[in-house]
Parts: sequence; structure tokens; C-alpha cells
Amino acid sequence: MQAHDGLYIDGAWRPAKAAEKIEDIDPATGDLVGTVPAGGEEDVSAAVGAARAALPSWAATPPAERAALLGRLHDVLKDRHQEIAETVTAELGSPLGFSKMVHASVPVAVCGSYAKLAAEYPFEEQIGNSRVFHEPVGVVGAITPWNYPLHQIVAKGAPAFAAGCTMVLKPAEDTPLVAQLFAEAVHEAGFPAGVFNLVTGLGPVAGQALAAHEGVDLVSFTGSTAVGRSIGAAAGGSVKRVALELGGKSANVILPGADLTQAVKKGVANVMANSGQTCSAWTRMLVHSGEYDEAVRIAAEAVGKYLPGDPKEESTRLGPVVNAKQHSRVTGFIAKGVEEGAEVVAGGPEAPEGYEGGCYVRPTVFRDVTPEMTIAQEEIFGPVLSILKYEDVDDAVRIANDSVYGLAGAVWAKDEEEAVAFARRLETGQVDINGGRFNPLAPFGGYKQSGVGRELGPHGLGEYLQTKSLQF
Ligand code: TXE
Repeated sequence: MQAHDGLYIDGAWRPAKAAEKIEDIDPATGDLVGTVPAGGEEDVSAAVGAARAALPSWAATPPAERAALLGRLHDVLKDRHQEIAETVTAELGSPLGFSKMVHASVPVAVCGSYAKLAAEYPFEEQIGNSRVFHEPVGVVGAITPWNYPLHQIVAKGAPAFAAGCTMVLKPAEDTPLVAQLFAEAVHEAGFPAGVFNLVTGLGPVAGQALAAHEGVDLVSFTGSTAVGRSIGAAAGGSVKRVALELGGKSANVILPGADLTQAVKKGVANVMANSGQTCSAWTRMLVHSGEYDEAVRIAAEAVGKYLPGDPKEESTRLGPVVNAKQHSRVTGFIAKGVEEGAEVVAGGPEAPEGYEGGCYVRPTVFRDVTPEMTIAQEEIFGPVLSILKYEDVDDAVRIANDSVYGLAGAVWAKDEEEAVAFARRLETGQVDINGGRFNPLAPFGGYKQSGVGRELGPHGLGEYLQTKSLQF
């Protein structure tokens, strides 16, 4: 798992101009996984220059050819599934079984969907007496987080390539090796030099330089709301397009009559997956007062299965969180929940027995959580579930919408149409009905402070296009 000691710019690995390095640490053991360059402003400029130079010919490449290259990228990612899963496990601490099933597999599905969409998308249409062309926005600056490291890269890269855009990626400091694997895959698939460029580096240095660069036409960012806000402001200053996928505090609403056991168990699984580091996680479970105690009992029992373990073991259910900073942030939120009067029914702020030295957090369930509490308002980004009580449907809608966020959510009901009617009242971009199933074509993105723009499917492709109309 040795890292490249350079940056991938203009089709080759090149030494960084900046001398600084980033150490990639395994959060389960504290071991060094690799060392990569921390690119600086000059490196970002070189990468943006390469992306600009490659743009005219890539934008003019017929969509069918771009589709064929995306198809090859899909095949390479599929072939390297095991290596990708092991890399994510080492960098992020995600259990190997989950890394295989999700981290290494979802990007393959997304890439495949864009190989197909690139070939089928209506890049030209007739509206009345106008011919309307959907043309690439240009050079994309992508800034991605560590929680689903390859998915976040592919969710930006695949639609950008399908649209005819070129890209410079600045991946998260905690997961640079899987970004290097992506660059290798792009190279192996045969993309022309400069279409994709990788600059590993620190957010406030390389990320900031990329977001502010005049040669970038669109900044696509996924990460914290605080950084998203500053990127939005910087992009506004230089009049470039911006796409922001930010935090969430999604509600999982269980309506009376739904299968309570299934809804609660699935709700617990959703929050514990990836150690709770999922922006769309259903972190607030809303249960009717008549079923509340029973829901709490089922949740406390279900969470017992999430025993911490070695992420390299395929059967492990719960790995550590990504780093020491996130660890203290998450345990701080748990302590705050106790302080504000919520009751811990499982877990707590102390380290799990036998894992005191690592970045492990005990899977935690809180009852008697009220909407104004910090743990019901802030994105915790750890294995922590808050269970709230509602009295009637209007009360449930009010509590669910009492959030600055609006990314995702879930509704469980006996009658699917009842669930749909409820979902339509939620101020959120995506809702799973009775569990839902992942659809790589469904638009994903936030209402309110969860972001701007949509990823995945044709809507995600549309983000990388601008329109030109010719009147006759
Ligand atoms: O995020 P950052 P962090 C949330 C989650 C988590 C919190 C903090 O609540 O607890 O954010 O995580 C780059 N200019 N999410 O600190 O800093 C950075 O290098 C330009 C939700 O890791 O936002 C990385 O590549 N770029 C989330 C990326 O931004 C900058 C996923 C994200 O890091 C920058 C991750 C700057 N000034 C965290 N500063 C989701 N929506 O899925 C940092 N970066």
C-alpha cells in the first residue's frame, strides 16, 4: 500500500513544488499507512493549468467516446475492488466487510451509471425556434471529504467527465491513498492527459487555493457547513459556480402502524454504519409516545451487536472514527447530551473496554432527547442515536423540520401513500420510504443549510453543464 510520492498532473506523477508532507494514519492502530505530498499554491496552479489545456479537446470529444472511457474506468475500479477496500479500511478504519460492500462497490455502480448516461444524455435539444446546447461548465475544482472517500470522488468525477469537464481534485487529508488509486485507475482507463489531476494537500492551503483559483469554473465541495460557507463566499467573489454537499441531521420518522421492530433495527443499523460518519445518517429517530418505551428497548438491544473490533477482520461491525480530532468531537457531543439531561440507554462517552488508546467510540443510544438539545441539533458524525418522542403527525413534521439541515430522512408507515404524504411535508432532499434501496440515479443533495446542487444521475450530470441557445 505504498503511496506515490508525487502529484498526478497532466497524465503523470510529478514531484510537488511544496516540500511539506501529510502523514496518513490508521485510526485503529495509530500506525503510519503512507506519506503523501502536501501540495501548495504553485502545485494547484500547475494542475489547473493542465486541466485548462486539456479542456477544449475533451469538451469536443464525442459523448460516445467519453462514455467508452467511463466504461473502462468502471471496469478498472471493479477489477481493483479488493485493493480499494483494503486501502479505505487502513485509512478510514472502516470494517473490511463494509469497505467491500459499500466503499469499493458503490463507486463502481455510480461510474457504470455515468458510462450509460454519457451516451444517452440529450446534450442538444430543440425548444420552439431555438436549438439549445448543454455544454461543459469547464474546469472543475473538486474538494472531497474522508467519510466515503472514493464515492465522493466518483460522484463528482464521473458526471464531470461525462459532461466534458476537466478536473482538479483536492481530497481529504485523512484519505489520500484511495484518491491516488483513483488517479491510477483514470490513467489505466486511458483518459487523455490533463482531464483529471490530483493535488493532495491541506484544506486551508491547497483546498483554499483551488476554491479561489481564477482558472476554475466550478467548485464542487463536500464537507462541513463551516468550510462550505467560506467556499461559497469565495466562489461568489470570483463569480464561479458552486456545488455544496454539507452536513445533515436527518429524521427517521416511525408512524403508528409501521413495523416497529424492523423500523427501529434498520434505524440503528443506518446510524452505526461507517461509525456514524454518514452525512445522510438518520441520527434522530422520531417515535409516537405510545410506542416510545418499546422503541427504546428494541434500539438498546439492537445496538449491542455493534461491538468494536479490528477493521481488518471482515466480520467486525464497528470500527474507530477517522481521527483523534473527530474522536474528541464525538465524545464531547455524547458528554453534552448527558449534561443537558438526555438519558444514555447504551454506550456513553467513555472508551470501549480494551480500546482505550484508539479512536473508538461506544455505540450510543439516547432517550428523552428533546428537539432543542445540542445532540438533536448538531451533526455529531459518530455512532450516536437520539430517540425523540412525538404526539401526533403534525408534531412529528414540526420536530423533523426543526433543523438548519435538510439532507435526507426516512418514513415508515403501514400504508405507503401515508408515508409519501408525510415525506412531502419534510424539508429535505431525499427520503427513504419503509427502508428504501440505494438508487445511483436518484438526485442527492440538500434543502436549507445542507447544501446547493444535486449529485448522482442525470441531475448530477446537469450540474456540470451550462446552456447555450441559438435562435432561428
Ligand atoms: O471537514 P472539512 P472535517 C462534517 C462532519 C464532521 C465535520 C468536520 O460533521 O464532523 O464536518 O469534518 C477541505 N478551503 N462533515 O474537519 O474540514 C478538507 O481538506 C478549502 C460532513 O474533516 O470540511 C477536506 O478535503 N477546503 C461531510 C474537505 O474540505 C478546505 C463529510 C472536508 O473537510 C478548507 C465530512 C478550506 N479552508 C465532514 N478547510 C459530508 N457532508 O458528508 C478544509 N478543507
